[in-house]
Amino acid sequence: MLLFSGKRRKRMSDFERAAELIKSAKKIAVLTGAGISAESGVPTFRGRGGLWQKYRAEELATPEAFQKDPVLVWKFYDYRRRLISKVEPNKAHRILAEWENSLGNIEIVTQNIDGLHQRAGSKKVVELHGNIWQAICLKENRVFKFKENPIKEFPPKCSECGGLIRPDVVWFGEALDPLILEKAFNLFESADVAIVIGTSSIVYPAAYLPQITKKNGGSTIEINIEETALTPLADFFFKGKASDILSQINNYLS
Ligand code: BJW
Repeated sequence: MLLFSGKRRKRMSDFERAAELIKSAKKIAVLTGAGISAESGVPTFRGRGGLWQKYRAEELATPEAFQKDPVLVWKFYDYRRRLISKVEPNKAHRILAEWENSLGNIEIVTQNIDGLHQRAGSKKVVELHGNIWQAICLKENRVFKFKENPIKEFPPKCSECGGLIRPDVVWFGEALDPLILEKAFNLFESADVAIVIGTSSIVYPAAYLPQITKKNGGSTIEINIEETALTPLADFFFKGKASDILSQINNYLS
């Protein structure tokens, strides 16, 4: 217990200390993963109920898998598109969108392809692994919005040239878009606070981003329902659901 000016002063909670860090930051970089969308009803990849518990990543999320069986891969993405089209952004997405307005110095880098940050109102969002509502025409090498839901014919074809199309997402073994990656690296390099929410921190190069902030002398705040590979490096680790923890921190920001 701290005593100050003869009055009893309450020790700051970790939520309050994290809020102070956020308030004093010049630039905040947020990295989000599947866990932030879990409360909206979007399945994560790893852990209980995760997609990779039910399906094999090698058969669905690699360029080799698509080459071997484009129909199977498109059916997997059609299932996820139908699911994502029915869910709403949750409180965690909404608090981050509010912070963009109230703090003004915050940008999100997401590994998610569901577009829920944008639907919650966030404008500064970098999508590292693509977007499920876009496709690439493999004949014309053209990215376009592809919102057909549900997909009528498998595999879907380009409406302009009839060529085979693929989801505009990044699969294992594929390089991330270099411009997008550069933007993400610059953001985490220049940030004095990195907030990492709902990611297992095992997929690279995304997992490297908060480590850059840390190496440059910045601080990291991690929010997850369980410890991850990042936890030993984090200045603050908040164990709990993204919406609960962000709400608690938010209470000290207003
Ligand atoms: C909650 C919660 C709640 C639950 N609240 N929390 C260096 C070292 C080792 C390996 C590599 C390396 N560099 C590259 C690699 C290989 C590979 C990789 O990282 N493999 C690892 C698995 C070992 N990386 C790649 O292949 C990448 N490409 C690459 O590096 O290319 C190099 C290259 C250069 C030049 C030429 C060619 C190549 C590409 C990675 C692409 C990942 N793709 C996917 C699919 C995207 C499309 C789709 O969605 O279908 O991205 S896989 C999947 O994993 C998806 C995710 O974005 C990504 C990360 O998953 P995420 O978000 O962390 O989810 P989960 O499920 O793992 O975790 C959820 C977390 O939430 C858990 O911790 C829960 O506890 C928590 N949670 N509810 C808060 N309510």
